[in-house]
Amino acid sequence: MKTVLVLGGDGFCGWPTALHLSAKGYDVTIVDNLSRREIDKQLGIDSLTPIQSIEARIAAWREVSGREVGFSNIDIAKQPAELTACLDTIRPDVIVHFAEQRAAPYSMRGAKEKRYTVDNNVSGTHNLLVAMVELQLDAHLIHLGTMGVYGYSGDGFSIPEGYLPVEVQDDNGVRHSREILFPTSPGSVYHLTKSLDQLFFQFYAKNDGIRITDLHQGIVWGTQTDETRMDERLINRFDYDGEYGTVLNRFLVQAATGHPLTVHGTGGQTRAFINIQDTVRCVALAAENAPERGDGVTIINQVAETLRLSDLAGLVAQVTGAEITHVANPRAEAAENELVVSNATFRALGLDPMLLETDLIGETIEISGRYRARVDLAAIPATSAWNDSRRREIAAA
Ligand code: NAD
Ligand code: USQ
Repeated sequence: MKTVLVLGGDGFCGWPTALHLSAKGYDVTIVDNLSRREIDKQLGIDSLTPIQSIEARIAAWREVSGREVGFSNIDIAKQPAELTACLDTIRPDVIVHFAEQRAAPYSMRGAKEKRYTVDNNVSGTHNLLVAMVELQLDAHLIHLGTMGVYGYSGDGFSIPEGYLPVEVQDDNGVRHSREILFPTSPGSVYHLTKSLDQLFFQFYAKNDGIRITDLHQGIVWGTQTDETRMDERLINRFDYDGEYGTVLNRFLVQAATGHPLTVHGTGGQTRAFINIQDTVRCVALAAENAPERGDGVTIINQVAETLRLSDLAGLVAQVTGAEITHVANPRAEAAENELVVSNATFRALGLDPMLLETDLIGETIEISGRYRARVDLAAIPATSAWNDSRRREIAAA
């Protein structure tokens, strides 16, 4: 039986992934410092869904599936010795790394949050790589990266999977072909940490032969997966607030509570999306298709489709009858962009992703309605401004 460590396994993507891998027969241990739950308390927000404690979740999974999932409370950024000891005890075949501060608005909230996001994400990733080298651990590291490292502007061409072929002419007129990391253009401090992660991976794959897959994922929507819907106590996290809520899930909660759908600016921004069920499928596919030792970092785009936000709002409004409002955009981002992304690798591996037009957003609408009474309307506005000019614009609005 293959052993897998899921770092950040108490989170929105990590919990359903841990269950999915457990259901597929992996021996799963979760490592999480529960910092995401702590941030909820600090911000006075909460998941729409009534998530259980990690202990209760794991006990429920044992009851429902008969399978054990381990748990270790370690801060991978601040407790390198404990992380190393945990890796040495378990000697996992696969490590799935979700354990980072993942909200762009939270990372732009102020000096404290910018520093925390960089310290947490960069140190966590680096501590992990150092521990793998120190232990000579030949595990396959799967990291959750983001589409945001590319910067969302394809200039009409399809954004490739991580690497860009380039040709440079030397002084003698000879042309040299190279493959470089796609030029990074992060749009927030959070996204910047994912760009830095890429460089760490490139170095440790080259220097120490660590086998790494970096999954550049789009915005995840939905909440339940085949495993989390098996029992109410297994229900997944659902963020809808202005810091952690992502756009489609926010729109669906807004629709359920009679709040207008908050489109930032014109809604001309185009982004990549994927359903949470496909997130867990993709991670399992990546785990089954490890690179060889000595290969460069495998970068795979983990997206189902791209959608313009005005079209997304239009779709939700059409299905739910919600109104749409255009609010001043707190983010420094292009008002309009085209985005075409290659997802050739996962398609070749057999992924047939759920698409918004054809697959129902019905379950997410149902969950938004079921837990409507838990919504704090005061938590809905997105107030974290990217810079002074955006701050002034929101204040004026
Ligand atoms: P989340 O915040 O719900 O989960 C992250 C988990 O990691 C939390 O349980 C948190 O407590 C834990 N964690 C954070 N720092 C830690 C540390 N230092 N030590 C131990 N545990 C730590 O986020 P998520 O939505 O599940 O995202 C998981 C990963 O996927 C992130 O790296 C994120 O960048 C990436 N991702 C998410 C999305 C999305 O739409 N949610 C899209 C693309 C990529
Ligand atoms: N937006 C609105 N209205 C809202 C909230 C957001 O119009 O109420 C807009 C934003 O301005 C932005 C877009 O929707 O243009 C996406 O915002 P988001 O909060 O849904 O997603 P984002 O901040 O990009 O981050 C999320 C995850 C992050 C992940 C990223 C993938 O939180 O962890 O890395 O999606 S990607 O966007 O492809 O880079």
